[in-house]
Amino acid sequence: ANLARILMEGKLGGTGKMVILPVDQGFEHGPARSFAPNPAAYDPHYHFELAIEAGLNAYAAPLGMIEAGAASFAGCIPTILKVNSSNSLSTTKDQAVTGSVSDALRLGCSAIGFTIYPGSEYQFEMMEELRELAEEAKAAGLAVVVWSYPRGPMLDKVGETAFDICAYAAHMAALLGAHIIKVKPPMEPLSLEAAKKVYIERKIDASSLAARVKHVVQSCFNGRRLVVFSGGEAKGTEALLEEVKGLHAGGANGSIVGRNAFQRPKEEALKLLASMIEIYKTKP
Ligand code: FBP
Repeated sequence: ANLARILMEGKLGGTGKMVILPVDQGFEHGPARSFAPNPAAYDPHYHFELAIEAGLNAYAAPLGMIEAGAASFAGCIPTILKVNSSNSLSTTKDQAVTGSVSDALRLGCSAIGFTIYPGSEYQFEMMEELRELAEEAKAAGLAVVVWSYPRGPMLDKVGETAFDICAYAAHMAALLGAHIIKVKPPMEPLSLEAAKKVYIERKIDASSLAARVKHVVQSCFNGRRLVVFSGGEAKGTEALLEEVKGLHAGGANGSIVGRNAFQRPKEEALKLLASMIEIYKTKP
């Protein structure tokens, strides 16, 4: 029922597609890097209002952000409590558990959100933490959203978004029991030598964003799990919408876009989100 709440909410409600606003960048990147481009975004209420006015499916954030808006916006939009967090002062590729299932229930959230870093030195601990929290969340009827971001000593910046690695990370999130899987848009280069051989021999198409997304979606149980793609650093409207068209053409279930939404002035962000919603409403 909580997964259905997310899927039935907003302007894409009932289409199987989603646009979600994630605002954990204050934790991940720091407040100035995240919010100085649009100072209104320092206010947690701003993000609830943006997501509600834009007609999005859900709003995802860490504990403090959700708590700061809960009294005013409870029940106005499905929320996803981000229950682990990293920060830019850390030298390790790890995340601390910063929220609980009982926090999510107390705040009326529809889901918990959890990040894993496949490839990091701490990946197995993160997976084990997720296993426990997901079991508890599911027992309480909450959906589980997994941010699966490959990073660690085997991967350089290119490897982190290479489409073979992205598909692998997305598949592991599906195996860990995620209902919604969040990855970065898959880029062309193959990363690991071993993977290269398999992909070339099997003639897996990586020639366009749509082809690469198709492979990622296929890796999530052939589309039986929901896969959404993040927006990344702020970029131009045309570039972002082109990317969304490619994601949609490849069978993405939607986008989860933070900086590209809240770093723009509100009117501009609402226009951009409306255009993204229109793309997801069309037949690919
Ligand atoms: P953006 O659309 O701003 O990229 O948000 C997506 C997201 O997953 C955030 O939830 C998270 O804070 C950020 O990206 C993490 O990105 P990275 O770990 O690459 O800095």
